[in-house]
Amino acid sequence: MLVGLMVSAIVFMVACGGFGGEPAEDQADGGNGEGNGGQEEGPDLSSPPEIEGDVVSEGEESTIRFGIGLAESSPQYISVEYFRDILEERTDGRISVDIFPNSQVGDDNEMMDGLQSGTLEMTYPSTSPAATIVPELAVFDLPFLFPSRESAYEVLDSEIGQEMLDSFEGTGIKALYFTENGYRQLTNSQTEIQGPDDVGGLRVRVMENEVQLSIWNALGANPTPMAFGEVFSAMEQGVVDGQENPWSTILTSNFAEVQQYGAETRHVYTPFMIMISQGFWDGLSPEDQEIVQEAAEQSGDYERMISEEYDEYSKEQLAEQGMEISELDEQQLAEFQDATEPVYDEWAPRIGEDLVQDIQDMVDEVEGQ
Ligand code: KDG
Repeated sequence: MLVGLMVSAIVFMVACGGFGGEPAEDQADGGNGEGNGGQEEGPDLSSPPEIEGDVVSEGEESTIRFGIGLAESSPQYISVEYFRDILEERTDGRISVDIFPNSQVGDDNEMMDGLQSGTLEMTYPSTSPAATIVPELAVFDLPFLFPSRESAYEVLDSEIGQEMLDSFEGTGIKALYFTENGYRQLTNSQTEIQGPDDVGGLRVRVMENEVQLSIWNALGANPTPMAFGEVFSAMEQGVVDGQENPWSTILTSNFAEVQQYGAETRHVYTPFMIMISQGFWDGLSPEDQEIVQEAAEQSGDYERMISEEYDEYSKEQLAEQGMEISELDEQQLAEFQDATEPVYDEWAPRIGEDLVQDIQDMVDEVEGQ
């Protein structure tokens, strides 16, 4: 109850311009606004597809408050701008979208609470914190589950993925579509990483998810669960030595300012989820629901594309900013995979042996194994 009230207060204050919280301005420069990770030019990303589909002029007017954790220059934010543009064009301006980046209206858990309590209309978390609501999502926290994006999307866009989206029914949240947070990489302020032995004793921030804790305990690290919005200051103050996220998040969150070393571990592929408040969804006409769903899928496909484009660019930018990045070879990656194998022994029974096996079978089929 208290969390719900706190979230209500945060969202209300921000939406009314409190806490200095105003919706972010349009990123006309292609996502190189505030919080752009010290980039000079920004990446040369593909432009979003032309907006297509029927325009529905008749109907209720409303404003969607859309909270996300990442910065204005992130692939996540850029795709939400496209979502906004689709909605505004196809409803003839009836539905507008105010975007609140940088965990401005709360962390992932608080924003999901906001959808359930009706103080926020949309958010875009990683699946990891969302596993507190739908436990099966923790399967995507298993280490080295997806060798490629192709196998990840094969699973996310399959019946298995649709059943996970549908599992939010009755929670006050409607999950619309999976997109890409990406392959997670380890950074830290203490030491070069060449293998699991170098991870021992490192104080690593992890997402608030028990499988993530198990991974870093298996590697001999000292993991601390923490909301994303607290990570930069925790590293800056030396509360933790490191964190793990995709390169584009590391770049656009300015982590290179406080992280000397990076290692291309690719230890987890994390999906994002586009979510909407069930109460707000139920208040939409069938025509507007269809437009929102189509906008989520179209902007989600665009996000998947630019997230991949942003990945290699971000790694190059981080190296230019002075981060010493260890590119691990097959043998070194195999050592990380072997060291984290016990996580499957612990978590496959708890997540569901059949679900884990079904996903591994789909992956093997795609990867030709
Ligand atoms: O908006 C998403 C972020 O809040 C967060 O989920 C990003 O991967 C992330 C992390 O490490 O928390």
